[in-house]
Amino acid sequence: MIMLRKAIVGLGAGALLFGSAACGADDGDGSGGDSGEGLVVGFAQVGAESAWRTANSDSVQAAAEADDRIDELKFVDAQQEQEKQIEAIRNFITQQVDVIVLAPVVETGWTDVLGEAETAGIPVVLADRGIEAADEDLYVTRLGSDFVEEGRKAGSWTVETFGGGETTRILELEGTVGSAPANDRKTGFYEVLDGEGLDYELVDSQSGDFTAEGGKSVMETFISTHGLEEVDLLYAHNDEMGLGAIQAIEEAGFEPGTDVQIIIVDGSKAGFEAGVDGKVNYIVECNPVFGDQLMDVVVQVDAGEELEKFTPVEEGVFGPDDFEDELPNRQF
Ligand code: GYE
Repeated sequence: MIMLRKAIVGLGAGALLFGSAACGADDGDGSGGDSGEGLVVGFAQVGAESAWRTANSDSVQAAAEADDRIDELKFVDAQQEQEKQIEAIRNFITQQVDVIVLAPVVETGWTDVLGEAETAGIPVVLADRGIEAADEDLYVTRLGSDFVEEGRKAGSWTVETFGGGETTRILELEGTVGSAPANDRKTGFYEVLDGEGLDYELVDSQSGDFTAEGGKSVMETFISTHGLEEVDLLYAHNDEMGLGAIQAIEEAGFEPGTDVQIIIVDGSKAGFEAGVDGKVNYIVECNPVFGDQLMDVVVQVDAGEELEKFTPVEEGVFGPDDFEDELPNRQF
């Protein structure tokens, strides 16, 4: 498979020379990844919507920079738009990179462009987010978090904290519509609540698109529609939305963490600081610092090694007793 790809790239080099040069292939010979000793990798990143994302981009770029096995990382910030990621992948194909890394904004709509990468003989690695199971053959492995498990962790804490009492009234701030972490964090959470038989009512659930502004404005709408007096818990799919919601809660004259308990997912410094201040009650960790692990995967994939379909990143959970001790350890 890899041999075949190199052969195709070799044959195509002449025909593509003009296009590659026009695209500014940085190794100077117009043949993308086959010039130097190391690999040329194209990375279509989601965007810069959160501290998690920035830490992830930094980690991947630093790891590529420090790694002798990597000649170049072509980095594209897609500003949370699938169209921009599709365009980036098509450019990577034209530039004949060795490996394409994709952190897909949403789970669906990848069949065509990943099929084009396959036809060009360029292997694809998913970083962070996943895509729908029907397209599983179009990538080699996904390196990232188990988002369903993260949702279950949030669910287990909810059952422990509120179980046995009156009906628990919940507000939910979902991540980007159609994204793997939004879908999976929801699935895992309600799987545990329903499985454990918690008596709860989902008062409202809307997407805040994983941003602080989104979280704040959706929370303002929640408050004006439902009030907060009867709400027990806010489950925010990431730190930024939770932090934005905290602002809205305070501006409405309520005490976050006390009047309404709050779960966030990620575990950034700002999230832990909110925990230390008593404004956040539970943090489910999602670890973005996997650049080194990603470079290993990229090299293995280029060498045609067999890999599991999913390569997990390790992560934990933190309650009020841990916030202060853990804060200095946070890397993002
Ligand atoms: O939780 C959120 C970011 O895909 C795991 O994306 C990632 C999520 C992360 O915007 O903060």
